Amino acid sequence: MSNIQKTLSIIKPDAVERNLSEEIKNEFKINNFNILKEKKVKITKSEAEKFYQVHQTKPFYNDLCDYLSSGPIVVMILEKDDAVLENRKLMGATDPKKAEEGTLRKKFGISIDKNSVHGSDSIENAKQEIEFFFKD
Ligand code: IDP
Ligand code: MG
Repeated sequence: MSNIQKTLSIIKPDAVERNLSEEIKNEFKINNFNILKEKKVKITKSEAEKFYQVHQTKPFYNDLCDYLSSGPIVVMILEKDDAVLENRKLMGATDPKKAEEGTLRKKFGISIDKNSVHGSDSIENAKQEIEFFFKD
């Protein structure tokens, strides 16, 4: 039985800056994700603080919000069977050093903070994150 889901993906500033957006989008396409919507935006620090609210008590929260608002990002709605989990698998572990061979973070990530991509971690968060970036 099919279980089509939508999830939010972000190509983070380190990857956009290195002109990796097209290569990363191509990885989604060859892994059978449909890119339903996409836009390149630069968010403010307060928007980043809102987006990463769940992490507000973490020691890296301030740096994380500075970072996500430091340059242009590409945000996308991805659709596929089991999209949330499938995207997490394609992304790999948060720390590129620990990410499996073939994953996006292994291929493109620089460090745990500059790890090139974001992906929603649950169906509920995917809905909220899609709403956050694509309200209209
Ligand atoms: P995820 O992106 O794999 O879901 P989360 O734990 O949700 O990982 O953390 C959100 C983001 O915060 C990570 O992608 C990474 O950029 C950053 N981050 C997570 N843990 C650390 C850390 O220990 N030091 C610095 N940055 C971190
Ligand atoms: Mg997360």
